[in-house]
Amino acid sequence: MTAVHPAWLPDDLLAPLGSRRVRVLGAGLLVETVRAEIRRAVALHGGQLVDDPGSADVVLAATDDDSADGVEEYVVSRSGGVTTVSGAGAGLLHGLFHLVRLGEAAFGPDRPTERHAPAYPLRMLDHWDNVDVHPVMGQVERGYSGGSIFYADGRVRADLSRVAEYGRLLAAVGINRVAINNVNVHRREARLLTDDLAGVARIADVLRPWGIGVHLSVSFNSPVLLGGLATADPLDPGVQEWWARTTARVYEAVPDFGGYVVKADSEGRPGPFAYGRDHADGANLLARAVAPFGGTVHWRAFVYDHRQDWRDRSTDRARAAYDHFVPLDGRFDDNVVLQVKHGPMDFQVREPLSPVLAAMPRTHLAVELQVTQEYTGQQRHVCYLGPAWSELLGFRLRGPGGATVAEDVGGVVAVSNVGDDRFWTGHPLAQANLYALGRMAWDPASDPATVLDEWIAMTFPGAAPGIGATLHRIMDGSWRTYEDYTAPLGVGFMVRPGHHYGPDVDGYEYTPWGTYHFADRDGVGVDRSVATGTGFAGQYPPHWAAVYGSVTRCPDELLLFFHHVPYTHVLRSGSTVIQHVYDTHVEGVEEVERMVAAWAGTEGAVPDDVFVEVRERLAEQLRSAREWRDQLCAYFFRKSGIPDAKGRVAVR
Ligand code: GCW
Repeated sequence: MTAVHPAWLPDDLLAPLGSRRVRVLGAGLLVETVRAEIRRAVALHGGQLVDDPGSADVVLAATDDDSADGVEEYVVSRSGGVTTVSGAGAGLLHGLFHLVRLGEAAFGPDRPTERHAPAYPLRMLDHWDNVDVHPVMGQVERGYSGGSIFYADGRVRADLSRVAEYGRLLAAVGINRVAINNVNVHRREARLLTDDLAGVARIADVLRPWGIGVHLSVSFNSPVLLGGLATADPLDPGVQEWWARTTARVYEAVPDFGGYVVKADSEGRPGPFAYGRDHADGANLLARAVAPFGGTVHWRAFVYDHRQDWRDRSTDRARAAYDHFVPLDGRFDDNVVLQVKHGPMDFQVREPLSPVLAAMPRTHLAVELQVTQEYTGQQRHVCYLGPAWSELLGFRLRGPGGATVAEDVGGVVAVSNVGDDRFWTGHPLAQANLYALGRMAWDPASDPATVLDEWIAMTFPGAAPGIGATLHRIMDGSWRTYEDYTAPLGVGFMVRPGHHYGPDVDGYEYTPWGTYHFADRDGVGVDRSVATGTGFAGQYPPHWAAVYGSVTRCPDELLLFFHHVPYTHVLRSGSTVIQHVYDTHVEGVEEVERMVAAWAGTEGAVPDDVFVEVRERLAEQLRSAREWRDQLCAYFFRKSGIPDAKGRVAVR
């Protein structure tokens, strides 16, 4: 077995810092982590950890002891030939990794003082890891990178060194929380809360030195499942007492435990509805159990009817989160965070923003993103998601001049894409998504192209000149390319049911999970207008309600999400819907062909193992992109009877 890939922290990258004389001031767990990092760097690169104030080129100074919660800021300055970083708590650790990112630039001429602080105190990854291997989902639900780094053989791993390595990578990008088990909490996983606390505590011990707190996903039904109670009714005093007692034991084992993540009344998971209670009752039950210990409950807003009848045109999955949660605004306790998927559906390559994000001013909200590429190529395709996240975090949901989504929410949560694969993320280039997520959760205004270049420079420090530009060319536009050769104009979900890989235009169309395109011989798309459709467009603040509700004003990329139009409908771009389908699918595949050719040019300039792995995955991406193109084009040709005006698409 070859060594685990170092991702964005290869040893070479530590050379500028590790070849200098470094002084670390302060005491405490996180300062010791900083000291250990410096020791590692100087041992590799010939520098020295020094005590003498006069001889240091670099000073890392803790401004306080690291018991202060949530203090993550740091200050970097350079004067008189000395670079100084100061910060309290995790701030110093983040400052250290800032120096690593800067490389030699941190030690050049004097620099103005820089201050850095995260946009949110909450920057969290959700792992959809099962303790056991699930018969359908495998060990990591929607995981494309091997098994879990946390669990093996039905228990928390005895050797957690890989988790420690993971903590280091996450600390370097600014992630500070992880939820360590699947939100679909099966019986075995539910027991982490009670029987396996020692294992949870060991994971927390390994992540704590990296400034990362641990959260658990719990089953709403735990009092019944684990406690033998007859009910899990949130208003039942026995249930409340069970949660209080159980939670107290969790905090005994893990004093800085972060809290619970809950998927309730969603896709068959138990929840308060079974007892005639609502989601505020459910969330507050758990919130009151963790409140005495300073814990948080992340309650997911992903609630919809997954048993709907496709014949019923009035049920619209897009409306569900708003319909369920907006009436509850103001009823959630202060330590509840409502975790809202970025779109009203489910992590499609293109969706509008969830209107919930602008509709609950009296509720703490976090936006949930998906780093694991469930609907974006499953880490077999290159699909750099930074531009998508940047677009949505910067979106002004309340209209021009209003707050951005990033300003409206109090945190970013994302489903992780990591597993025990040697590259961490299956596809080596999918590491960039995890990197970007961390950087953008720290600063949502980051430019995704700059973040990409940063990732390239850190991951391939020894690469030949020009390789960075090639990688940039392959990756920067890859999200839009993926959109081009898959589902057009915001329609989404044309994937094979179950595993969600590859095209199947009608795969979900007649299932209980929702209906997505309504294609017939005349046209395609879902009418979600207020005037004639499901009314979903009316859930937006006035500006976007008007834009989305209008067939002429709606942006092209979302047209079929909001409207059912004829194939001959002329888009704002000037093309017709049918010609757009042909053009984007043909051009999307051509772009993948260019990606394959560009990658071939990196042979010998990037490490061989990365070269080979990416080449193989690109071959699959090209095969899959052609399959998407051919199925989508044939399908819409057959429905519409209108051929490609440019004659490129075969009439099948
Ligand atoms: O995207 C869907 C996935 C499910 C997942 C669910 C969710 C964990 O297909 O696998 O379940 O979303 O977010 O809860």
